[in-house]
Amino acid sequence: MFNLVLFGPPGSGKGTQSARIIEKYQLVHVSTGDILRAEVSQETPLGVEAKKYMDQGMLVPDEVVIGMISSKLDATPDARGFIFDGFPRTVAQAEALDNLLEFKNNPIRLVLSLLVSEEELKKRLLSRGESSGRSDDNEEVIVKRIKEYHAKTSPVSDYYKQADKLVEVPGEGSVDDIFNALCAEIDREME
Ligand code: B4P
Repeated sequence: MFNLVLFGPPGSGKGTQSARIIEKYQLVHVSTGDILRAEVSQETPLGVEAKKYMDQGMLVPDEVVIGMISSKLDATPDARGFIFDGFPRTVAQAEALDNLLEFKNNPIRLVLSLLVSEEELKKRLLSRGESSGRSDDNEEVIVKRIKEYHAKTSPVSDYYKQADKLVEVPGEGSVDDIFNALCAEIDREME
């Protein structure tokens, strides 16, 4: 089993690259953003609660997100591996993920961190906002999401650096070039 984390700030291209990685390596995609948006659109109790945080650019509470991940892992026992996209976003989530995977004897093998400048992040998210209809892709909320990233999510990269699992990859340039750089790291780790 090959378990991979795709890490990076909002708009760094985690969703874009995950779609290609799952196709090439046949991994199961776990995107907490997608799961939360599905709950919001179905107006489930979890979705109604999560929307309050998402619309303000804040992270949804850890216990909600960790519970979602645990159910997803249990629901796909035959997976060849998982790609975690947008999770973990706090050190508490990273610790919880390690505990869940330790229980299954299949730890995280590699954490690929996409490096993108703040200016480029804002540009991408504003441009996506013009067509996505996402209520969190507007200037005010984008600024808050980036602030929340610096406060709570960027320490996660230190967590994985200490575990010697973090590899940084430039996240600016063509989607194809970035994909090739990510695949080179995955192939190296899979050898
Ligand atoms: P997410 O859904 O994870 O969204 P994201 O970080 O904004 O996007 P991503 O990095 O995937 O960017 P994408 O590929 O789409 O989170 C949304 C919200 O959900 C969070 O703010 C939070 O409230 C909540 N949430 C999710 N997970 C959570 C967790 N674990 N804990 C707590 N709360 C959680 O790319 C963005 C844009 O850039 C796209 O338009 C794309 O086309 C473009 N793009 C991509 N690559 C490009 C390139 N190389 N060049 C130019 N443009 C590019």
